[in-house]
Amino acid sequence: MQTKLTSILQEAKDQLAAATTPAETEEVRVRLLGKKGQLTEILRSMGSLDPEERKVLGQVANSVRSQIESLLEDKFTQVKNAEKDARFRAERIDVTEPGKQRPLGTKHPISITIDEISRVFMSMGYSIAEGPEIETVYFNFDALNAAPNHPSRDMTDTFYIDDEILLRTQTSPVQARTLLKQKPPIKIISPGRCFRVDTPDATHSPMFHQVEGLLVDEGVSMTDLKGTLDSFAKQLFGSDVKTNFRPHFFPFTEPSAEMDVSCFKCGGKGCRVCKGSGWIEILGCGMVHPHVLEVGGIDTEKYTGFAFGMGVERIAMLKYGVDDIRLFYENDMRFIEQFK
Ligand code: 2U9
Repeated sequence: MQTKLTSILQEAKDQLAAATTPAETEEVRVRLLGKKGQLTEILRSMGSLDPEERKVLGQVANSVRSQIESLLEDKFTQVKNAEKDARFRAERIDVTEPGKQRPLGTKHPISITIDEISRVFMSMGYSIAEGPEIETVYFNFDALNAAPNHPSRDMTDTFYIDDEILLRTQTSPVQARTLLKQKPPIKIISPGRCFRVDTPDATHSPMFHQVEGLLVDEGVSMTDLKGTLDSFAKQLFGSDVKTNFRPHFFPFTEPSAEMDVSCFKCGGKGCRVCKGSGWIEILGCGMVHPHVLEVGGIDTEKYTGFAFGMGVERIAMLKYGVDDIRLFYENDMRFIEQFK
């Protein structure tokens, strides 16, 4: 029995020397000191010995148990510290390492173009006005003097949510809402998304961007409109460009015009960009129709105003030589990254 106790102590030393983790150490403890452990079995079998023998062997067995318990305690401390050090080493963060370089994004060409247009008018004292993209028939058509049977009201041209609610087809409702909310002088531009029923192709998209503008004050005339838009064109396309105004019709302005700029590509000689004409249509404009002002609560005896509207994609395509409008919406980074 004494020899057995001595060999258990040596086995404990050998197995603990080989243990490298708390789990392996625990296995040694269970194997030796657990309910069915080797030392536990011996201690339990000592009841059958005679008293004198039990006294002597009991002291040896208790000494072996306390030595094993002490070895186990040291081993647990050692392997737990080793495990903690290993975890700290694995999780160590070198704060002096350079940060992960995130690839820098770029502004979308439509955003760049809206910003350029907005910057020109803000330099002239215009404010930015915004409004809902989901609009009412009233603000999208009625307040803008659109005839009840105007084709743009058809469901073939406009996305309707229900009979009274639609996706705005232009940002004009923002101006109509501003007329009701603000007293003259009013100087606003309203950039934003618009929606029209259109099959996507190289020059059409059911969602597109517009920038519209409205100026209402005392004594505003067509001269002010032409001067303002001529200056805008020169700031956007270069001081050499010329502008030309052609009579046109819009229900919300009277008189109305379309403004061309001399081709900034060929200087007006004629090229592919201007289709040989030397001129490029940029926007529509006109003096705000008195009925629209009245509906907006403006005293038309005292105030007049002008308005204009332009398609952003059209201007961006001209400026950057983009020949397919769909490129703006496909998020192909090979396209977007050209605008860094
Ligand atoms: C109010 C009064 C007048 C906004 C205007 C245009 C001319 C125009 C088109 C250009 C290309 C829309 O993106 S496009 O299809 N717009 O030509 N827009 S005058 O006139 C207004 C707006 C609101 C209360």
